[in-house]
Amino acid sequence: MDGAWYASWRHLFKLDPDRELSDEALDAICMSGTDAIMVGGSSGVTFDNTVELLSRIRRYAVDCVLEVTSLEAAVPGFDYYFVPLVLNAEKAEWLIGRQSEAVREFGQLIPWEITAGEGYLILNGEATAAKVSGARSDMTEDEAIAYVQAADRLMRLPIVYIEYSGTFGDMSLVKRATKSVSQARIIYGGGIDSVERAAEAARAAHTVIVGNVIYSDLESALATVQAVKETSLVV
Ligand code: 1GP
Repeated sequence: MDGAWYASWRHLFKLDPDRELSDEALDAICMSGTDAIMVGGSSGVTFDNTVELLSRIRRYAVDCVLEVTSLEAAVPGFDYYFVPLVLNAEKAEWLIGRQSEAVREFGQLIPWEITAGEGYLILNGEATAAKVSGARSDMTEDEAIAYVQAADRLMRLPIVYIEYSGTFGDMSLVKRATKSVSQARIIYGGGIDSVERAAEAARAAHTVIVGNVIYSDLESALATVQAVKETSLVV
């Protein structure tokens, strides 16, 4: 969606409140030139560890967006909020059940103008998010594209997040997804641990997320920023 707050984002780092990160590493991440920091995780995310991470990131000017996966960890004070709807979840509660419960409970407090829904398509069955939501990840490319188009054109979701967390995905599928949308932005995340992979993903998706490698190889993580920024989308 042109003009939206996330519309120009090409590169994001995703930090997990349940994982340790030194002040030096956080400084390097926040000063890296990334477009924003996304805070989120699939397990062990609490109000307390989310507040703590937010307050550490707040020492920097970088934008900070919370991916809200549980009511308990919906912390106020972020610049923006993403709310995932797991498109291929076997359990309906992950598609819209938990989200509507949150609206019922916190409707008055939700800052809608800085909140956007993300249609999540989880394509790595081994990812924690797949296990938690019971996502059906074994699908053909045509099926995946159909999910993307349903999210984009039927549900009019502003974002479709192709999630391969923990493994590098099929970039031809991601490219096809990006080509197939009419208004949604395609976010890709999963297994980006080098400049080569970062550039490949940046050619295929509007926005690229880098997660795990922050914790295992900080230098490689930092190098992905420039790699993504120097690469144009080719679809
Ligand atoms: C996780 O998509 C993100 O939700 C990033 O994946 O941790 O594999 O980089 P990785």
